[in-house]
Amino acid sequence: MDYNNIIFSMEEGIATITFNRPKALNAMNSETMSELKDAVTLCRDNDDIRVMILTGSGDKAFVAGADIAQMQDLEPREALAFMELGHETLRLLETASKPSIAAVNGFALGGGTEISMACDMRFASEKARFGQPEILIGLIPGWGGTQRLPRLIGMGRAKELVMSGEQIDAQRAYEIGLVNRIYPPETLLEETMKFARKLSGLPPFQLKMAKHSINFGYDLPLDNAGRLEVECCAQCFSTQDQKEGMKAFLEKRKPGYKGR
Ligand code: DAK
Repeated sequence: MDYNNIIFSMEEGIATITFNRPKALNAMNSETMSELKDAVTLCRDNDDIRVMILTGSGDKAFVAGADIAQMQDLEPREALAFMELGHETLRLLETASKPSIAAVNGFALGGGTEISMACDMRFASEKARFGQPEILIGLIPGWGGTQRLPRLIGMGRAKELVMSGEQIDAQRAYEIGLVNRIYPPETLLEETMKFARKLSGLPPFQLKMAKHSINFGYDLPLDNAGRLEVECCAQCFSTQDQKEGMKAFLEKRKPGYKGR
């Protein structure tokens, strides 16, 4: 697929997907969402890609939401299709077998906050702003905001953001657990890459199992979730990397993981 609205690059096993509609503050129209879906699928299926980074072009926005100009005249059936495309794409991202980091370089509003929440981690620039302002334009979140936000920050805070439409800055987002780390704007991408490199050197199957156990255990009763964890952990013993990790520890040297 040719990309017109995102930039896809790959370096040292790290794929970077950059939302690239700076004139519309990288707002997500259906074309951009389809391109994101294609790029995430490509990352999922390519063993050489170990980590995904999502960010926005320009210095102002990560993603300023779904494209309001495209959405305003949608018929309910078209709105449903747009919403389903977003849900499918974000679930694909969330459950992909490799880590993803949102490097939030500016406004992440509505669909922007929702995309960042489907990533495993959110690293924000000091200038980042988050929010679910849909209520202010006669809507409610449609790409998981009413579901992922309470899971991340708790129901009371999620209701406050979704029902008021207020924006919060990076510091507040950090305080309530929406953001993992904050960096100056000029070092955000570099620091995100540094962290991604660290992840890319870790055993990929173990990363997959860790993510799988958290993702699919989270909503299960504790007994079942515990069983899922046990199965995922036991599977790690089928890999050479587990043998290597433990051997290296006992021999007091750095492990040389092979991804097998
Ligand atoms: N959509 C389309 N264009 C946008 C946009 C957006 N979300 N956000 C910004 N732009 C455009 C502006 O229209 C403007 O275009 P021009 O006038 O230059 O042509 C350009 O980007 C620069 O924006 P501003 O001039 O407004 O820049 P400011 O610095 O003054 O303000 C801002 C920045 C981010 C505070 C402001 O642009 C803003 O409030 N943007 C809208 C934020 C917003 O409301 N986002 C949530 C969108 S709703 C669903 C599927 C999905 C969703 C819901 C349902 N189903 C299909 C049912 C998700 C919904 C949303 O995300």
